[in-house]
Amino acid sequence: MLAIRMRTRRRKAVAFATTAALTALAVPALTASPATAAPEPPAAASAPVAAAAAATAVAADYDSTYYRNAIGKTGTALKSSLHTIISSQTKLSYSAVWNALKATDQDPNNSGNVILLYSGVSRSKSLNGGNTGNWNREHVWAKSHGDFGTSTGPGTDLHHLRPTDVQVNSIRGNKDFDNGGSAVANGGGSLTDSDSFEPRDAVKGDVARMILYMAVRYEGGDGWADLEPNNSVNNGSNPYMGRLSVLKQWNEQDPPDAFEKRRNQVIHDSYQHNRNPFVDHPEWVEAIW
Ligand SMILES: [Ca+2]
Ligand SMILES: [Ca+2]
Ligand SMILES: [Ca+2]
Repeated sequence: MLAIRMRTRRRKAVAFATTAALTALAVPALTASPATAAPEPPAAASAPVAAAAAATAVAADYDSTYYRNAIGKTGTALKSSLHTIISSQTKLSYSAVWNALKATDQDPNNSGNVILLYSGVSRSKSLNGGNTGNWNREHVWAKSHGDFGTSTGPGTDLHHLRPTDVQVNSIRGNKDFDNGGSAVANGGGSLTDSDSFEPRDAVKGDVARMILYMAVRYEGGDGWADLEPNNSVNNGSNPYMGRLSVLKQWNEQDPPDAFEKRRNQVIHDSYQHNRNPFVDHPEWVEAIW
């Protein structure tokens, strides 16, 4: 009987230790035992912070610092707060984007290569350029939608610039995003029709979070157009990008992975010093839209 109780206690102790180890990073105050008591966190670690911390340990770190003024907000108040937060940034020249993309989009399995967004192909960093077989700088928010070009501003914002195959980039053109179409040649499973482009499954969420970053970052107050998502395709040169209902689905289907999170961190640490809030908190897409 005693042996059984001891085994039970031991199992419970192991289970508790495992749970504690898994959750300690996110919510240290809830799991710290007296023997290993960590200092009490500041009062800022309220219920919304604890809830949001479930996303990732990295996001939790930024909730009490970078995002502290946005935590607990929703709707237009959240969008406005995030706009203020992410608008504090360093800006790059368009020529500096080449080397930045070699860092942000480096192939985790081959440091000499970058991963191309739509095709998923790993290609040598040195093959940047404008010819067949090269990779170039894709504006995921097409630069004609709001006509911001490539001068320093939205046209050089790394959060929506990605390496793509020259020919696949040309096929995407300035189309809005939506489901449907036929296979894009060498597109890695991407589809297109006359008025829209559907990226391969693995980057659908990435595309959604890039578009929605742009919508929050550019609100028309800094000499650039107010970029906004809508539910249309064929937006042409208007400062809109569709289709919002599909982008929201893609955000749910394809949550941020290690590559996308690392990219956000590299942009923050080494280049622009701002973050894509939807990579840290994908649930904020639904909180705003
Ligand atoms: Ca279409
Ligand atoms: Ca993805
Ligand atoms: Ca906007």
